[in-house]
Amino acid sequence: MKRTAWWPALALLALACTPAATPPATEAEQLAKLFNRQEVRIPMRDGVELFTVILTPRNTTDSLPFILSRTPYGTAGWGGTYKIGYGFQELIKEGYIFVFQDIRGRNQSQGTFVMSKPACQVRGDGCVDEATDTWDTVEWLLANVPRNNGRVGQLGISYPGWTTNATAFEPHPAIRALSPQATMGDGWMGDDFFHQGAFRLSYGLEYAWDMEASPDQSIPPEPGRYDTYDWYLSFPTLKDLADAVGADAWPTWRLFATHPSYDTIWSARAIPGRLRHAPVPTLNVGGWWDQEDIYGTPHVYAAMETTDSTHQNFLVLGPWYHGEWFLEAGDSLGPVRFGSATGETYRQTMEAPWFAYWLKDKGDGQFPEARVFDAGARQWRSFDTWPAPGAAKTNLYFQADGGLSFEAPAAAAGFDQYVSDPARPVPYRHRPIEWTYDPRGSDWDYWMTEDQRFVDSRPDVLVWQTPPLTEAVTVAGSIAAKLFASTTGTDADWIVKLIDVYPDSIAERPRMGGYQLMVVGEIMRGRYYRGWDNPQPIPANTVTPFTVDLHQQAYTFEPGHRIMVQVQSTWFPVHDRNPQTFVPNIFEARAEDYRAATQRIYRSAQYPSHLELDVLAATHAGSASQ
Ligand code: PG9
Repeated sequence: MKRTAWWPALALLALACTPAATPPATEAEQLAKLFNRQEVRIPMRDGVELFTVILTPRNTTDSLPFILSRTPYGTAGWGGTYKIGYGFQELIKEGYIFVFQDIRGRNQSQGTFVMSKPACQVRGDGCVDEATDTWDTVEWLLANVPRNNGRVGQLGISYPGWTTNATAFEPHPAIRALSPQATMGDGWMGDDFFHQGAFRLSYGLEYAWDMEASPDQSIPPEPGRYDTYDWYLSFPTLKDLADAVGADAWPTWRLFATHPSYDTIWSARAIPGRLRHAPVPTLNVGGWWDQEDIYGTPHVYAAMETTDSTHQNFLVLGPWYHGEWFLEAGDSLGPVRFGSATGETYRQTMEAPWFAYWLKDKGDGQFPEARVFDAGARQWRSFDTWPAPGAAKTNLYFQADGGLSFEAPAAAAGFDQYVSDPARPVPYRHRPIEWTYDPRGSDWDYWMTEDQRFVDSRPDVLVWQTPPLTEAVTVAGSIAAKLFASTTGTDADWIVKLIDVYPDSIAERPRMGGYQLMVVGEIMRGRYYRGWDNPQPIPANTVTPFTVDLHQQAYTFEPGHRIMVQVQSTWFPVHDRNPQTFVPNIFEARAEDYRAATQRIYRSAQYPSHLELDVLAATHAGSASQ
């Protein structure tokens, strides 16, 4: 997450008390009006000093709690003061002492930066990690900042969400509430860097580049190549790409290239495998269409829920891209509209009361266990458990002639097939595909809700769909694709998309007629069909079962809509191309290893490829609100 500074809401707030002819105040001026600013270097237990900005409200003499945010992006950047006038407006109104800190090794802090530094295996013994750095920071704040009420809340989105999660490994007793948001739960399994074994090429390369390259290696290297689909495709292999940009100099790229399978490098960094309880009240927050960290929030919540006997673990999932609730009102995502300002609703009725209760004893503390936005029905739903109680595992089967139904296929034989050619990969979004965070503008935030019609007639994309539904179908929980597939190669990627097809004709919004909204979509690298730590050649021309975890959703397919499934084997350049010939490490594949292959998806009584969905009966729909 890298964005340039902007300050509209706080500017509006201050404009109310500014004569009309005066030019709008700068970000720093706005902050200076509202807060006393202090810059300090807080010593950690190993002597490393962390740069910290403390903003104390000017308009009160009350003792206040702290809201802490720890970031790798600079105290004026994301997770620092960047856009807090908008994203923290409710918290600013409520009144807190805000603290923003550069984590070790970043920006103005001392020490060495380690990407997603693993939490200490054994606590104590002089080991330092993000949890001990937070502990030492809290200890210092309590002792040195006047007029604090002795309580601390921590929140952050994405990397700052991950540092919030990391605090839970050893929270200081003054930490009373945590809200990890869009956290990177597991960078290999389904968040930033790999998804079920498939490397996130454009994001992984550009993120490592941005964070770790020397200043003379700036993005983009070839300003003439605006469409990165062409740029990435111009490198026959990952090695050619790495050589061209000098990626081997970046520790995070070396980590990708030398640990392409799931091993202790990844499990040591993963939150769900290591954090099995919520030691303090925790509000997990994430977006259904998070293009960077879609896996973390539901899986961290689920892991902590396994032992949550004291009821400290809560969940909010909204219809958002990565961090949208902090940046926008949230009434739409691309052309998809939600009927209400979901980001505002979250900030005003969920986040602000949450921190006010735990840090200031305000309110009754009656928070629903799980609040999820159903973008199909356009409403929030509250549940006592998540996945929703009463949701029943229901199979949706691929049928002949592009059909899709809840009946298992009866035919003794049947398959559909396509040729997947790594030389002509399926684009993951409309071209031109800009750099992920192109300063000239990028559609990166919105790609997951783009109309999937742009690929549905490609010969290398298979499509199955239901007739228009006569009754609503509500999914509220987990979704997985169970494929029976074969390939003429010895490795393959499987991409499965569950799509809501809007009615052909929508009078009030004609351009949305027939829109194909990807409700969930995910990739799985076939070589891991025997285990994530055990890459194996796929036996050629042999029907083999594969599971593609599509994670979770709360979504109603309304009457008149169709349910569609698309399957393909490339998603470029967000994911690298699978050579389709098994090689031990794809980062070392040669150009000649990349070969076209014929992929078959079976749909017979013996091999009934299907989606497994948690479907909710109308009587279990939870309590609903706008
Ligand atoms: N998605 C980014 C990230 C999070 C955690 C680790 C590495 C990268 C981010 O937006 O911060």
